[in-house]
Amino acid sequence: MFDNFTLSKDKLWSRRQLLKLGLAGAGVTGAATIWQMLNRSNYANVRIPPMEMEASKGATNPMQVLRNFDYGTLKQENGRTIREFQLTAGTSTIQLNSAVSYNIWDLNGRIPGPTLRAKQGERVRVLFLNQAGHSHSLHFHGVHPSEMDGVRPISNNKATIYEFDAEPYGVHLYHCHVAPVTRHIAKGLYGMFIIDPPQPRPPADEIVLIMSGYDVNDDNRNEYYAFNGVPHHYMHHPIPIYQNQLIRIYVLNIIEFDPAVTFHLHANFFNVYRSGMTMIPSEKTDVLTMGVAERHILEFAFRYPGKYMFHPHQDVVAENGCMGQFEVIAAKDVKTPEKNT
Ligand SMILES: [Cu+2]
Repeated sequence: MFDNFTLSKDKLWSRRQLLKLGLAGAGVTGAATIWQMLNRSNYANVRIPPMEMEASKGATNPMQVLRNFDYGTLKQENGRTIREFQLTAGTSTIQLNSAVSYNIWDLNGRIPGPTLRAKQGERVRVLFLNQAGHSHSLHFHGVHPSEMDGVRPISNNKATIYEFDAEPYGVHLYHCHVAPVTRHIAKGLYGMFIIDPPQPRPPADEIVLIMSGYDVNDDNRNEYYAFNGVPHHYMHHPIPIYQNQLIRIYVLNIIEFDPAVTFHLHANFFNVYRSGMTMIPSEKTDVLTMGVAERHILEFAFRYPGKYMFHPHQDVVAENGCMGQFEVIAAKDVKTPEKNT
């Protein structure tokens, strides 16, 4: 019933627009929810090293994508918790290297789109406004009714609402499902969707890594690859982490045109929680094969300080941009959080 409302060209969701969709009601409790506060206290012992926040490369700043989670806005409706997100598709340009810039579709000005995060059992409501000049949609992985499957195109300057229960817990994703899907994903319309388990995971330094590709000459092959949008970014700007601290990676492979890639970590092994849907690791390895749209939770800690690469072991993929490194900082006073292994 909310489909294809025409909204103003303003990128912000004004109160007037929300009223139009019948969503500007009472019960908004704001971003600082009780659950977030609980989450923060659970993570009180986790230390995050200072990061070099250099200027963004056009549409996105990979350093900001790294540890940024969108918890939406909490509302109470008929005794039920609703977690509401707002996603606006737009157009922007990304700098793939010093010579090549590329026109993309973004979500809330980012590539990848915001990492949406909810807790199992909550009601999730996603307000989607399409201002990207072409029909798009948002298809969420998870369990939901057919009419919320997000395969129907939403025209430019129209909006829709996707609403479903957050289940089951795991690392999921969302992406545009308008044909050709390869093109719509590769040009930027994708993001991670984390559903936290009822019992929170142990405290850890939590990091999002999304592998993607760019086919800039439309030959159905990728010329560039990236972690979190920008090729080679974390090679030039290593991700600081602390020695002996538990690191939890939420990793997603959304590289179109290549059937599968691996994720390989140097000088270490990681526990794999397959699709993020287990609380006990399913395996331990240093090379994990991932088909398109596969995603997992990986956990590890580094014993020795220094720089360590991570990359797919399809080395042509790595050498064309899907390459990064951690900089492990010696910190004798950092306590290792309790591991659940
Ligand atoms: Cu699309």
